[in-house]
Amino acid sequence: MTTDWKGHRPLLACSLVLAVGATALLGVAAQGSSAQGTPAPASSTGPGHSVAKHAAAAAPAAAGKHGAHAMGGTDGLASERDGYRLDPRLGSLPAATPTSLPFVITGPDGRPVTDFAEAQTERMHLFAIRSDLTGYQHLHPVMAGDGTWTADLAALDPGAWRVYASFTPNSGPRKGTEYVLGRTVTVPGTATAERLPAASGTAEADGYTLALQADPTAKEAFPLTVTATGPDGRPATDLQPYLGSYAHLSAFHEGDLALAHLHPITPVTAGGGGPVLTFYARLAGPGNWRVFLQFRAGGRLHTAAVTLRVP
Ligand SMILES: [Cu+2]
Repeated sequence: MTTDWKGHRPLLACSLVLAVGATALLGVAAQGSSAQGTPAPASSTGPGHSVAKHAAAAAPAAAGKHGAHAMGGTDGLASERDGYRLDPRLGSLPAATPTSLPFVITGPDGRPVTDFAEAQTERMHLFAIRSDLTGYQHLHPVMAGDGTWTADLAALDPGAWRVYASFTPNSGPRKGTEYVLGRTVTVPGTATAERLPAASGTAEADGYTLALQADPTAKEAFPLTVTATGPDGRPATDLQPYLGSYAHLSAFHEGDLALAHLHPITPVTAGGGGPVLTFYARLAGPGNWRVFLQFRAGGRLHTAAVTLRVP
């Protein structure tokens, strides 16, 4: 994976010097955070839609990241792209109990796709988040022979949920193109929206503290470093690979629920990872992004969340 990012290294080197010296941690500008009302339906035609899509289309650097691989729509704002469609077999899911979401990806010929390439060690990544950016889930569904995927979700609170399928066709005209398609699924019941936590420079999970440092700019590539401290208060150096890297970061945009993956630059090597991990980030628009950091340590998977404010 590291070699894929050669083109970004000069930028990284320059920006890191700035980042290290910068006192502008992520905890600034929390006051601009808008109050949350009831969860708004995650429409695929919201006002941020065209903006985000435009930004994705104008991202040649990202398009070249996999070399021969091209970049499809990867913000999850659309349910269909290049003839590929995310088709959940259920439009609503029950609240407060573990549940399964069956879905298919249909291809340009209208039939379910069954041939997928592995990306980050899996052929399908499914993400779910409620419209107030709570309840993050990251799953790896199982596919039946006919192309029907089943995602086993943990209990969901009532509200509007956005589900995202991240996949790469392994055959056909778009072979090797990465897609993230999204759909809104309703969970009936009384939805109580949570206010988005203020922007912060640190996230905590299971005794680990993750300090984030970045100087984010919308629609432009920027490096983001994560420094991990273990439960014993010492720099964490025992991170274990998860999905082929030492951490997996997903960011969701407040409002339109655009999804961004933050790609690791730090290579997986022999021995443990940490305490410093570096990511390459590209966020489609200004505003608040809820960033979920998943990492494996002590034989367990941990998930930390932090709000990142992009001016
Ligand atoms: Cu995944």
